[in-house]
Amino acid sequence: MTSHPHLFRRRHMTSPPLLLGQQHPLINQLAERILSTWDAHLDLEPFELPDDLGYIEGRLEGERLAIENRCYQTPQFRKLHLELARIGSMLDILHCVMFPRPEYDLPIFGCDLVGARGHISAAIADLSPLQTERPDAYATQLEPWLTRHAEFTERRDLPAWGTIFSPFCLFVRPTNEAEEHLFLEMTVDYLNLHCQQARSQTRVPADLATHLLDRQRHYCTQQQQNDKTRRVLEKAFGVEWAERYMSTVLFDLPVPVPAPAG
Ligand code: BLA
Repeated sequence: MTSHPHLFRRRHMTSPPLLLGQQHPLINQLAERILSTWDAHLDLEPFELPDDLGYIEGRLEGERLAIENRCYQTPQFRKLHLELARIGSMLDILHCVMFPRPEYDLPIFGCDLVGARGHISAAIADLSPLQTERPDAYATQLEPWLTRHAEFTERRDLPAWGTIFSPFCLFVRPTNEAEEHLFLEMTVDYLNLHCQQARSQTRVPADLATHLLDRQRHYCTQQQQNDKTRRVLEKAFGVEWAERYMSTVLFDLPVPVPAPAG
């Protein structure tokens, strides 16, 4: 028995979407809202993923595996990444991260939805800070949402590597449609706030950019320690492939900004 998929091929990112709209309703709705919000607020340019990693399909012990990636960049963001994944009839996944360019003082928007057998078991959304010294310009707008976290009946504890997340991080297992709806509205509100903030930012001085780069590398290093994500990918595609995927597509470390010429 091999741990590698029997079939492995790529489609161009311009191919018709194969997973969009095909997953758990909360995943379908959030994916649509993320793409329409990006499109409405940001100047999207394509972002090229490593050649064979845009659309990935495999088969493992009779289960069809599919991963569909959409990636963009903008003046403020080095990478906007939305990934939809389906593993047989077992697992539906939405993964989204907005990585800022280190020259802009912005937090990292991230969210992850994991559904198994028709139920979402993990729903997480956050605007994770990269700067700790400064009062958070986002706090006043996010504060009102904090009281609403209590409306979720099953709130989940963050794993040990989750020190990167902010006090506004929402991590729950939605137990009914009302909670799914609240998660959706809260996440889209975080996203709207973030896109508006991003557009009003100016570049920061080089020493701050270096600090933000270090913090972003730390965020990625912590996320790479998520054993649950790694195990799913390893089981489907093998250990080496999972390592390459986590460190080049999901959470690649940003490279230093080149010093200005002269
Ligand atoms: C949890 N992520 C999980 C789980 C699985 C995945 C199977 C466990 C679900 C559960 O505990 O109910 C799997 N997630 C994936 C896979 C991909 C993915 C395979 O994105 C991609 C192919 N994860 C992120 C981002 C965040 C994140 C951006 O990718 C947060 C911003 C968080 N996922 C996250 C956290 C957990 C999780 C905190 C719980 C981990 C734990 O409890 O140990």
